[in-house]
Amino acid sequence: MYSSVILGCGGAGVRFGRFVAQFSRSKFVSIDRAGADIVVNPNKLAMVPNLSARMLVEVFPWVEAIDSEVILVIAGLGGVVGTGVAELVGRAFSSRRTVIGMFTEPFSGESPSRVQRSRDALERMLKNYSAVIPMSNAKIADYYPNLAINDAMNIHPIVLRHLVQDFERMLIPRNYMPVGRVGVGVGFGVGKERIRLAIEDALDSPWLFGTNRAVLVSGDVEHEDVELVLRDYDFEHWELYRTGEYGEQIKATVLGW
Ligand SMILES: Nc1nc2c(ncn2[C@@H]2O[C@H](COP(=O)(O)OP(=O)(O)OP(=O)(O)O)[C@@H](O)[C@H]2O)c(=O)[nH]1
Ligand SMILES: [Mg+2]
Repeated sequence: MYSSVILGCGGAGVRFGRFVAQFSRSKFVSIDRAGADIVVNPNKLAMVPNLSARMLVEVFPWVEAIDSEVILVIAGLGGVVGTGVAELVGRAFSSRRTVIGMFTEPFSGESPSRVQRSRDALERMLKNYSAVIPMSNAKIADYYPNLAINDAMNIHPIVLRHLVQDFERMLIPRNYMPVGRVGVGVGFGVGKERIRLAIEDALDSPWLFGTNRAVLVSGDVEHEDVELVLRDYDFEHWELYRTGEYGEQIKATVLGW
């Protein structure tokens, strides 16, 4: 078993991370400008893009205490702290660790400077992260136009919970994880066609892109039954995690790249 840590960075990252940690076996560390396990000075974060990896550790010595093999970074991009810490962690561990970022991108109504900061940071982080999973607020608002904003905002923690559980259970242990920008969809199905319904539900996601797809099916179901349904799809890779925890339901997580 590998060791893993969830870093909740900035306001949204800490809130999401705390929620996810309840369902996770990874260690959780919150990082924010106040009231967190690690408290950072926002002014120092502005230096991050210009510091060498060695200098980063001198300015932010706590980085060295993060010694897990897999680092899962959760942040809302667009602000100062979450965006800055996410970039810092990527630069500090680039190529030495598996670093996976799960980030919100701003709503289209947020200030242009936030949208730009989010976009620029994401571009730079693609060079350092093993994989980056963008979960755009703007896309979810477009995809579900009748959804109240508060409900839209609360979809993230639920998807993150399932995603983190999948990472812990299957993807990384078996050394299968797409790299670069990775799209995601999580779905559930019940009834006779529950495997297919879960997959269709996962495919119907505003955060999925790319033509290459992998699917992770979880539930109380036989390998052969999953295989049969998957004949109708063109997945590059699939895995089954057998568990009774979803009861009658089947869960499917689709990754795209
Ligand atoms: N979906 C969703 N997005 C959120 C939520 N809270 C914040 N965001 C997004 O995350 C971005 C960053 O917000 P925060 O996490 O509060 O910012 P921060 O990293 O603490 O940055 P500063 O406070 O500026 O230092 C926002 O611009 C929003 O797009 C939330 O509850 N749900
Ligand atoms: Mg904040």
